[in-house]
Amino acid sequence: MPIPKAELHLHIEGTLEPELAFALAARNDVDLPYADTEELRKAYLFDDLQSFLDLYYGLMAVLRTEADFADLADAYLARAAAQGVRHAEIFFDPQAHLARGVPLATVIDGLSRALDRSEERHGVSTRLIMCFLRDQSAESAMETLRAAEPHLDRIIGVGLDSAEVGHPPAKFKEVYEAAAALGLRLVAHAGEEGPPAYITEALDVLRVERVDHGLRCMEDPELVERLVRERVPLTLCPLSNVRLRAIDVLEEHPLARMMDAGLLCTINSDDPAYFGGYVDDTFHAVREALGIDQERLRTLARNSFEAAFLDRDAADEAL
Ligand code: ES4
Ligand code: ZN
Repeated sequence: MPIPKAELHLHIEGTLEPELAFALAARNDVDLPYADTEELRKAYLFDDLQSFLDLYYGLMAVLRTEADFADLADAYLARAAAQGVRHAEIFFDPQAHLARGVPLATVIDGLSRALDRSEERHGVSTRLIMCFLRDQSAESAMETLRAAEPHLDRIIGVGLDSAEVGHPPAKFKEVYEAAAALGLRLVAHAGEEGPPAYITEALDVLRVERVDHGLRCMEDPELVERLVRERVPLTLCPLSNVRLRAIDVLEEHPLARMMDAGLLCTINSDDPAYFGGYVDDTFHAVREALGIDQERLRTLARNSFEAAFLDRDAADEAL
């Protein structure tokens, strides 16, 4: 039995498996530039974050209808349940769909159809976090936030993703202030490829409660001290870091050193259809590659509930 855990860093579009991509392409009459699932899988050799993002945004062309988003999310939740996930805080990228003419309501209503049945069907509670694409303008992010206002009963927070370097958090200060004023929780990707200063900026300027990745904090001992002192959760994604070449091999991942330093670490799957595994696969992989023992795996699982946007009673119950 996999350890019960929460998944806090998961892009729903990154759960699009090649088989589902081809099924949706056929259903929606979309031409894919790959002959079959095997040829598509062979394209999953990435040099960095950008080379992944190019393929990831391209394959989203198959997602068009409410039913597509519902099928995508239901497939993820079934897999997540089998991996011991009891609670999932799920990112989605509205701007990537709006740009293709897919309205926000289609995305949110489709995802919600699966999420609303998730506890009953899969035993997984869920939340949605809307991410802004940081390589698009702050104005576009603000427009997206305004467009989401009628749907705020379905969105617990906002995040920031896509190409990090050259798009520091401060660019989105006003958007995050507006999101906070709407009562939304705040997270942001920082320190995945970008420098430790982006992590500091996400904390000080955007006032995030949780840092997605945060990997490169290890280059700044004062920042590590602060993250420990303030008990800021990090949603690490070790398999993603290897596939996107932030780290050469999993054996060199700093996870164990980060836990030794006292950081509140969680491990997550990021874009599991692309990075070679779902979250319990990640637990197994770090045990094998880094010698993280059973007690520490339990600590990681416990941390995931502490870091979740659940009230204390719900988190205790899930454990
Ligand atoms: C992402 Cl791994 C990663 N980093 C930044 N943005 C993303 N969107 C989807 N996966
Ligand atoms: Zn991510």
